[in-house]
Amino acid sequence: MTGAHHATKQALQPRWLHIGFGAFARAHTVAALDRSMAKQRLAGGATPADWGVVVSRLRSGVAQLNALVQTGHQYYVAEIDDSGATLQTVQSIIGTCHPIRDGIDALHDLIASPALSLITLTITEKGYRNGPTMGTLCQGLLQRRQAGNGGLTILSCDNLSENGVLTRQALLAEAIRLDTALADWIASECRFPSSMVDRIVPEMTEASHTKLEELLGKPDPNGIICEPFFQWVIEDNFLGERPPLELAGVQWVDDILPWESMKLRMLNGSHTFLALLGRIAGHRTIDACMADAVFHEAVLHLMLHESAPTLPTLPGANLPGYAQSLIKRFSNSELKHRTEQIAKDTSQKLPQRLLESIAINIEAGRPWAMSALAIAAWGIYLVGLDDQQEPLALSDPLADELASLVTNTDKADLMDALLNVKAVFPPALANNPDFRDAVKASYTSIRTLGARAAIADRLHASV
Ligand code: NAI
Ligand code: CS2
Repeated sequence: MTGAHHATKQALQPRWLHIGFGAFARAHTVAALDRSMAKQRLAGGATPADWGVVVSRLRSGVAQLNALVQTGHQYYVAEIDDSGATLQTVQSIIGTCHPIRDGIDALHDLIASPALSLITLTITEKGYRNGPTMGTLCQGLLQRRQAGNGGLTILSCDNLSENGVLTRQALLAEAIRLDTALADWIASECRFPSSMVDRIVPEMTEASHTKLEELLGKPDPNGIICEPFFQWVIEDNFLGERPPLELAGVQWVDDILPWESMKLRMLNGSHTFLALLGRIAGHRTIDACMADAVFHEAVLHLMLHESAPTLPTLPGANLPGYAQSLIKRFSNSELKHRTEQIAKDTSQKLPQRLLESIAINIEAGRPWAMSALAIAAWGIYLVGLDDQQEPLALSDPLADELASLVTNTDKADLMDALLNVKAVFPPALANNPDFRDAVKASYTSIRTLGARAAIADRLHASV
């Protein structure tokens, strides 16, 4: 570590705690902090570049955090596309914390520490309903309140609609169970801005670690490969000073909903469409789907005719241009983003990605054929065989309930049963005969024709 780097590191304070130090946090959230601190140091000036981050995971990943300690809390981000690679050395991490290694008190102490002012979360869509996060935050905040330290800003960076509102609700529900006075304190003293986050970061595989090692000339256990595109739009609702993330390209806004809806429906809705139908058709990666003319045409149709018309107005947005930029990003053949990875946790993803827009299209009397195919494809996916009779891996927090549904239901009637899963399908849709009929017809079409032919059939019917 050079002298200058040492001085830089010394200046960093534990002002930021990140929970859920997975692939995305490494390539997006923490990398953005690092770029903004680097820019602030360059700019000089009175404001110290002192936002240091402590990173944590709550369940798995002790070995990964230990490896980070071994590399001086430093790791590399490789932004890759067909035109080459750009490397970033991330140096703004000043500590790690894992309850299994350090004891849960260590995390509570961090949350209670006076230096801390921001907690960010990437705990997956399911982490707000089940898992240790809300309980851990409550205990830490209870200790913080008892120590007489002020509130905090808690910023969700997960792909959920109004993720700040949802985090606040989940935390208050937990706090009320623990101590109503704590719930009142959290409600009045803490802030929960919502944010739209966007950068495609596939999980690292043996092959991508090898690729990264070739780029770096050495292995990096926490190194991460991602696309060059980066976007982070944050509701300007922080308690006290906020980190200068605008230096890393972050946009601060008052009205976050149009940004979230655009990204969740146009990008993530398309990802789920491609992941389910593409994998059933035998495509193992998103770029392989894009190289298939039927999927290429279908996903553009979904974006322009089924997602874009449902969006709240976003001044200055060019939705056809945004759709073309998504097509280009999905076609990045360097990423090898696996369709099976995106198909994980579909029960937690369908509402904000496809069901909200379907409900709006039904209300408006607009067609939604591609969306119907995506919902139906989930039924096929749960049966567990693709069009070549290859097995499909199921990873979902509702896996047990879904697996018993599949086991105890005749395949022909599976879609009907699946639409009764209340945790996924809101009554307004589940009780709508048009919705049920359209999804069941799509299910039958995929079962008889196969995914690709079913899409082609619908595309020709819709043009
Ligand atoms: P990952 O699997 O690499 O990391 C997930 C992190 O969440 C891990 O630290 C894991 O321990 C933790 N976690 C999982 N289930 C949890 C639970 N129930 N409670 C608490 N913690 C839990 O996944 P990755 O790629 O980092 O994605 C995480 C989330 O980031 C996504 O679910 C999504 O909401 C968001 N995101 C991911 C993008 C990507 O391209 N990977 C892009 C945009 C957002
Ligand atoms: C993907 C997202 O795995 C998934 O569900 O759709 O992680 C996607 O890559 C990001 O939201 C892109 O910003």
